Amino acid sequence: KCRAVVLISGSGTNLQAFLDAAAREDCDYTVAAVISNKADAYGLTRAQNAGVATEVLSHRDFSDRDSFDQAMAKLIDTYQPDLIILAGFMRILTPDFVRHYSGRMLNIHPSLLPKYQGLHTHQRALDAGDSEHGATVHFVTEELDGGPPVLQAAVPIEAGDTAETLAQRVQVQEHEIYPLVATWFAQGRLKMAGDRAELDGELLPRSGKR
Ligand code: 3YE
Repeated sequence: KCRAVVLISGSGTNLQAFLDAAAREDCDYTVAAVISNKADAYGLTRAQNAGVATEVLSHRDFSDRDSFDQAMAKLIDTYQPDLIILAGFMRILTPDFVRHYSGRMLNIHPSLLPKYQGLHTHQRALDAGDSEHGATVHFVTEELDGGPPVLQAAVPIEAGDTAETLAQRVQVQEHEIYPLVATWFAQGRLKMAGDRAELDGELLPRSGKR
């Protein structure tokens, strides 16, 4: 089976979707470990409840970004992963780290990329008066939220939405599309080919829309 290591910083609702999927015998991947840069992340409890190994590596214990990322890569590699999954992991990763896992690291971003890279995406979509919003799974490259998109899910923005109600609607979709993309990767159907993702030998559009 494909071995995935999941990186988190917080409550880990996307992590839960992976743990639930991986609990099924016919799942093509296994979660080898969950690593958090925050000791109090609730996702660590989710992992323990699922019998999955956990590690905490605090960025505060390192003097700079490079030494933290180097220590993290060393720790991750003890689990011999095929796939690195960022699931609410809130650190910008160094070029060396990104290169080390090039083509085998995924992130999910709560917007219809290339719209709204960065933070506070739900409020920004509301403030812009958008009629839809969503989430994008993408390969991780040096550019924050700028790597090749793999799969997007859109949701309508409804009258009276707040950042919280909208985030909840988007999260339901996140929990569907992220494990699906991991399955594609585990089945060997998904690759990063330059600045595009490739599924079943077909280049996916830069926009992520399918
Ligand atoms: N790094 C690269 N490329 C990517 N990290 C993530 C995706 C992604 C990536 O596509 N190179 C906001 C984090 C952004 C931020 O400024 N974080 C601070 C730390 C804040 C804290 O510790 O609470 C920082 O200095 O990194 C994952 C998503 C990152 C979200």
